[in-house]
Amino acid sequence: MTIKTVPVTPFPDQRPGTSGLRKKVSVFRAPGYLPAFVQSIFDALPEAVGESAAGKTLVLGGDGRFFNDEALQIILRIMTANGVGRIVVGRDGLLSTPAASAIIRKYRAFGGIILSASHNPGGPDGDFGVKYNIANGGPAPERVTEAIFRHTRRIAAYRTVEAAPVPLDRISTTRLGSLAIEVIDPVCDYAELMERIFDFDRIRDLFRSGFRLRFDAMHAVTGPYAVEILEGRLGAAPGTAVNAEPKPDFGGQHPDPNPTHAADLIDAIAEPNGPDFGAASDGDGDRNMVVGRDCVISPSDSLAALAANAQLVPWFKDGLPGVARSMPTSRAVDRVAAALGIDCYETPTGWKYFGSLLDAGRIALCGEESAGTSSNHIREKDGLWAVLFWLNILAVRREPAAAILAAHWRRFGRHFYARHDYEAVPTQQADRLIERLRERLPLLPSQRFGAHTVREADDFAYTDPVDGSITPHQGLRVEFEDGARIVYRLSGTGTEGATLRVYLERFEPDPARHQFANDAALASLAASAAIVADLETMIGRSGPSVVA
Ligand code: VG1
Ligand code: CO
Repeated sequence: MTIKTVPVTPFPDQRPGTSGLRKKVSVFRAPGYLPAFVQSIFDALPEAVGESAAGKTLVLGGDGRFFNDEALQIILRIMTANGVGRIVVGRDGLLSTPAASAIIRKYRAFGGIILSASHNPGGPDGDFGVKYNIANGGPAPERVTEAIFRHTRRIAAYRTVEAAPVPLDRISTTRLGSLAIEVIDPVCDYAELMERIFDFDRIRDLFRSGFRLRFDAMHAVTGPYAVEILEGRLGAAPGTAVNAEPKPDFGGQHPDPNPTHAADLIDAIAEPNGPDFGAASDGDGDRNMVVGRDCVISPSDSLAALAANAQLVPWFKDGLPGVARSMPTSRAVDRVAAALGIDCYETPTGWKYFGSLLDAGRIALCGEESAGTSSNHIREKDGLWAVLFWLNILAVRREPAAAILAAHWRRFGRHFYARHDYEAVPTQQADRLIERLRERLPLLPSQRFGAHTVREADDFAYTDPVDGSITPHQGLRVEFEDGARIVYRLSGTGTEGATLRVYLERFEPDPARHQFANDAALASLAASAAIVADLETMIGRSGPSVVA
């Protein structure tokens, strides 16, 4: 097989963001764009992880979105030309992000490439993404992504081979030059791992007792996993998993499991004879939404409740060594950790920052406000796992989810919480807003904004307690005398302009006030957030585009 060297001019915009490189499909399809990035991964590995991928095993798969098939074939040819020894790829090129992480670990692979833009819309006008994961199964840490970025800046050529498309539709092993391409069932290894973690017998009993679940796969990658595990192995009624067939354009919808994009699910659970519990996951299956009757459980509350109930799950029967949350995530889980007498770590946004804590055994459960939760079973967030965790709790406690949450708040207090997103802000305006606020941080303490007086304000910098690496500028935090908090940061996953995220949080210890509506409970803080950052003047917006 002859290796071709194809000259390419560097693309200046290939710096990976919060979770890999994400761009419009049209950008990825520009001649040389995808090959330049993938070649840069291979070029960077010797320096970034100390070894090249030559002769090694890599895992490959994606969420099945538009361009997945074409991209897979391009990548397989580049992998061949770069001397990779063996590729483990999901049938039809499909692997959910958590399954890819599980498979990297199970096969002791050197790493993997995951093709996804997560919850962003797909289709020819939608988004695409490429992410490199390391041998622990987790997203490459920043020193690796930065090395990849440096290589994208100076790449001169990529290596590839000429070959017919490799068939990926059957469980088989094909050879492409010296590369062995092993097509595996994308679901099986993952389902077995779930059986080792949760009490499947108890959950089967729950379904046998008449408990009804609706799981919305949002036409994304989790469908086949949900059908096999929920209906196949746990005995949930056929049809429990809806929108379960992965589609390249996600059925024209936005595969983002939140109350806006999964409104159908919330409505279905609210029906008089609706199911007892609802759940959904995102494009690549790493996010989750959980809905009880009369209650949408916020991701931050979910993390706290899972921590408080962890010992009901066989995997955690000996308790948790510690927990972690991303900085903007509400501090509800901190209260649980304090009550359990375990450590609680605060990391920057993005799953890559949990990896070292999980590897070191300092934590076994972690999560983000953006609907991501997971544990030490893999090194990615895991949508279906979170749903099974809730089912395991419901199967043991036999109480409605709303009652479990209300009891949780009575014991620990409630953190009212919301994220306000200002999307498609011109990048310069967004940068200026952050810069200006950063300069003003030292002046804020003791100033009063609306009903709230600032106690302290800082620019969050993270020192990884395991490897000592420092990551500065991870969000501006403003904390008030009454314990309320506002965080400002810019998204690192968008593909159009900038998205300003404003995170609002207020603690309420009084159970008599726990049933207040979230919006109303946060209204005065939202007003203060607009004044502190001078939102209207700086970006010309009088309100957020999305409230999550
Ligand atoms: C967002 C979320 C973050 C999450 C990331 C990837 O990042 O805020 O918590 O880890 O998406 O999730 P940002 O930089 O846009 O705020 V996923 O499901 O897209 O892999
Ligand atoms: Co995702």
